Amino acid sequence: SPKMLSYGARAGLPNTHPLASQLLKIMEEKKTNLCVSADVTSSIELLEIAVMLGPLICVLKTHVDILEDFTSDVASKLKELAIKHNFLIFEDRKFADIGNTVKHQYEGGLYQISSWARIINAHALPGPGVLQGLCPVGKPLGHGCLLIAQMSSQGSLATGDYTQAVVKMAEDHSDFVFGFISGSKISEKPGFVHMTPGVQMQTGGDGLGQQYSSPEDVICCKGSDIIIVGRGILASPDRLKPAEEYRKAGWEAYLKRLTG
Ligand code: 5FU
Repeated sequence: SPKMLSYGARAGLPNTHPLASQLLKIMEEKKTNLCVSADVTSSIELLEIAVMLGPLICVLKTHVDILEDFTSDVASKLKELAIKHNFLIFEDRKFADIGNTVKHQYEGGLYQISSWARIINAHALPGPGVLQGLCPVGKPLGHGCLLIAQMSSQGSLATGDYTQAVVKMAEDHSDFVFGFISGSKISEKPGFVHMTPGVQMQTGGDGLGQQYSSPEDVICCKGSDIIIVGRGILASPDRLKPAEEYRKAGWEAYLKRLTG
């Protein structure tokens, strides 16, 4: 694989989005490209994950709508933990509607996502209107959005020309879009951050369409920047140990890629 710029060097490039810059600096400082996907249904458990794994991660990914007991207090506590442990909160909401609807979904409702999540994501499927709805809410708050360019699930339709059109949409809206959900590096622009779900040490699937690649493959071979790991860590009774193993595997794959 070709030599690549370090996370820290990319953070300092003039065209890097301020949120991407903040994220890349966190990664460099904490020596981690691990995003934990905290897919739990209890708020206490979510906060426990943030407390325990906060020091090891660059991003904590949530699915707030699977919590059975969400309150705004949970969001406040999560925000405090994000500051304390220096990670960013990513709500994996996958906005995919017309601009007016996603605007309400982002700032309103029960969850008021824009008040606590620094990172959100969106499908490009509706066209640029989805970003025209999200951007006026998130940009003034310094937030950013990832576009879903590829998915880890078997039979995903987000491939080929669709993926290329998503890259184009990101480039056209780089004041708010700072990267991608993708299986590999799909943009040559070093300011964009690529985050990849479907990661486990043990490759294979989950029987519901999920497909897993290893940290080494994702970071070193595919050129992505961040591994997103859920059950690879959460399913273990001792979550700290696998989290440290994934952090280490992701970081070593990055160092290997860096030295070419
Ligand atoms: F956009 C995507 C995707 O293409 N694949 C995913 O798996 C998002 N995900 C999310 O990453 C999914 O909703 C889970 O929250 C997480 C993967 O969890 P796992 O337990 O590591 O399979």
